[in-house]
Amino acid sequence: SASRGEATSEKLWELMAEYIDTEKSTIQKAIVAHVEYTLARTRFNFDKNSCFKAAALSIRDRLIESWNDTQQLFTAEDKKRVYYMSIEFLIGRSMQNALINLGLEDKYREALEEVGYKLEELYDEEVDPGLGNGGLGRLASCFLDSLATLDYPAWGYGIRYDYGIFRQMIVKGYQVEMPDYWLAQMNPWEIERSDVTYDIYFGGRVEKKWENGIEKSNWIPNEIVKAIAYDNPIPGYDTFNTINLRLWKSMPTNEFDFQSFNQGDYFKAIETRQKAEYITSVLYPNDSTPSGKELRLRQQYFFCCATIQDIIRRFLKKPREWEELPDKVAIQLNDTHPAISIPELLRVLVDKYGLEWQRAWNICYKVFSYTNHTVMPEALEKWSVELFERLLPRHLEIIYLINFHFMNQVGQRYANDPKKFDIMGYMSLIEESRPKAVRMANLCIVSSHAVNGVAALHSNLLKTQLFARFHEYFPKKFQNKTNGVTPRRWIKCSNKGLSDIYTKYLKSNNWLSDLYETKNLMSYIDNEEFQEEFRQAKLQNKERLAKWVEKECGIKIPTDAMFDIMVKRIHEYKRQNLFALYMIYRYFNLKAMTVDDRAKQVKRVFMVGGKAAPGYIAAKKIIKLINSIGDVVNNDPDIGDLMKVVFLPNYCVSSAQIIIPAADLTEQISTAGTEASGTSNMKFVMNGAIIMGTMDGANVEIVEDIGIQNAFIFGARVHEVDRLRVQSGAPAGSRLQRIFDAIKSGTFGNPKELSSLVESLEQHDIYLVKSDFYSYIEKQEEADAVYKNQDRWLKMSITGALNMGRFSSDRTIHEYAEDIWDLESVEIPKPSLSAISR
Ligand code: GL2
Repeated sequence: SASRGEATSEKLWELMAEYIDTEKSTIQKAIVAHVEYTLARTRFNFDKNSCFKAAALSIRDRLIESWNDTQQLFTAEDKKRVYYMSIEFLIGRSMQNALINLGLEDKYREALEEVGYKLEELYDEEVDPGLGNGGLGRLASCFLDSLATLDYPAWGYGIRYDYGIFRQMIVKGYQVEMPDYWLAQMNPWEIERSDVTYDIYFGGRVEKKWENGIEKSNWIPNEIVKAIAYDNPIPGYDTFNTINLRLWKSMPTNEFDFQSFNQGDYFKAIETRQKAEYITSVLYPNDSTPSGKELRLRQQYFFCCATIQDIIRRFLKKPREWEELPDKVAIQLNDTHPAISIPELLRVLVDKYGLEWQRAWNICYKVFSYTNHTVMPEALEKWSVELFERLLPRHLEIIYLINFHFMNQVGQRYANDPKKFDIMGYMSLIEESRPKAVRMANLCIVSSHAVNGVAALHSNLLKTQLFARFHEYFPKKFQNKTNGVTPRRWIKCSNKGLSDIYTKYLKSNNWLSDLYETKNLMSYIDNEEFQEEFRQAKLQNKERLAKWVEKECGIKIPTDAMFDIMVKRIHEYKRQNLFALYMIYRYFNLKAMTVDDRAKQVKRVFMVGGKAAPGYIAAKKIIKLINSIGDVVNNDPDIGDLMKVVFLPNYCVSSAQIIIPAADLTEQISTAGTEASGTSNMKFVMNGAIIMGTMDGANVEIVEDIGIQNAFIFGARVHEVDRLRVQSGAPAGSRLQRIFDAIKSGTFGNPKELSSLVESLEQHDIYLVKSDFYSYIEKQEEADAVYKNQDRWLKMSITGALNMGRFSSDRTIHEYAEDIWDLESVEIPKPSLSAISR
């Protein structure tokens, strides 16, 4: 990858090839060199952590090599690129994923063994970067893996937070949040680009002047900070395509605030500079509820402004017409968090490059598309007009201008409708509330050429309910793109046993880039050897989790029990409380049985993991309730191994990779119509767990593909929810009431703290816990009955796992590329030197 003269370039090639061939000794040399020269450790006494870092750096060298080739080719071919903008990327650990995608896992294992380290132990040395909250952030990372694997010219853009999602500790049953300073140890994957920086402005005012009969706007900001780029190479699987995740960090500019310094207020001046660094310091830990804080709006604008400047700079490397922008650039907005990119691009085109409004608008409209990730009305982002005006005065003007044109059109369209003004009020980008607010979703819908939901059911709700008026107005704009997850991380990295089975019986690794292939193994469903291998793989995963639980929680769990697991953010709509009520119900039943009857019951280990937003009181109480149930049940000598209740602390990507493959049953029990898609449902079923769930989110499509008889489906359907909610004050029924009373009387934890959880169900029950409870326990009984027939259970589990082809993020990304981005793949040719055997 040299761009010098031919002779030099040949020479450089030769030298490079020696450095990155895949010989064991080459790998070892690179590691030792990094230990000694990069980490400045002596090669004679380097510890596990240095070995991890050195190995990671040597892998990064390889990634940089293909990254450079990829970027050069993208530039040379000048094809359209997609930019995936997301305020969260829940990357997870990188080392194993990189080795698998490069096809070097075995070679590294061998190479390291000779220098005294086990590869698997090095994996555990890596910090798990938690730059996201949950499904939305993890989806962004799965998408990058698929974009790279499918050879698409793509980049991700986001924020390099100093503190990721907090580390959750459980102390006396309560969640305690600890700061996650993940950069304390150097991050061996990133490349700091001190040459890629942009100025970002805030505040101030807008100056107007007339030029040739046109009013010109000039934003005079009163604050300026700098964005610096950190690049994270993202390798595709079985390809040389290595794309980039560019994360921005904020810094003070070097233009000194002379006024403060001159006035002798040195400390004040330093403080101002620190304020600049503060912008990217911490990820907001709210999952699908906006924080409404000024700093969050600053984060959003900061990363949008840097990204748009970067994209435009790349576009302008060649002389071009602005009209070509949509032929070269597609920008996908991952939810409304990057929505300010829209007025930002318009501002740049109009104010900086002097384009006429309509022309700029036409270009912008073709560039952007928007993904909605939630129908919960309280989750829709709104920013007060007052705050917007103070921080981004010119952007507010631009939003008003977009709205002015849009409202004119809506007014014309509904000119004769008696509800015209209601409709306009509903569709306006500005909410005439007190305080007045900018509706970010409306901004995205009006300004994007495509809007999508993340599962079929969710996309239909967008069209018929949440955005019904917009759908009527722009019927062609609305699409569905059902989420997916990457089988590289979620099967290959997490489940060695299952991966080996697939590769053995399919006689190739192709399933890793075409997950539909696993369906072909359905012919083995009655093959006893195949069944046994599948059973063994599950057992080993359960043993691995049991070890983890003993180490992390000090609880011994029996691996011959059914592992019944619910891991996701704690939210009332997800209904961890319903799961908890079932645990109590089961416990009471067991207690009431004779010893003989107990012996006939299915053993179960209930496991719950997930973080609660620090300010979400009800969610924190649910964590406490589950821990309190565990205290009672786990210490009851009548119960023993028949039932265990475990709260899995600090649920994150790396623990998910241990937890998910071990599940027999997975709880996916949100109220119908509330979970946009869910993605753990996909990961669990791919790994052989059976769904206990409602007809919500992507569950609906999963059971479509695997067969509804291969899942336990219960509860209200989405069309019944509104009617049932009217009756939500109804009594609980005697069996449920008994559980409520037990909680209120202190059988499980302090009733002063926990009664409110029950009272809210007794009074409002907006998520239909009471009305779904009885059909839930019925299905749970059915699950026991099937589990007693291990043969049948295994077949359900295998059928599920083999029929998940649709839920690979590769399928999802293909659909985005076709239907929204109009994007072609660009294959990176294999480097010509034979020394590189990959
Ligand atoms: C979410 C949805 O709640 C979840 O159902 C969906 O799978 C993901 C990804 O599309 O997006 N929306 C959201 O705001 N968060 C999610 O996880 N945080």
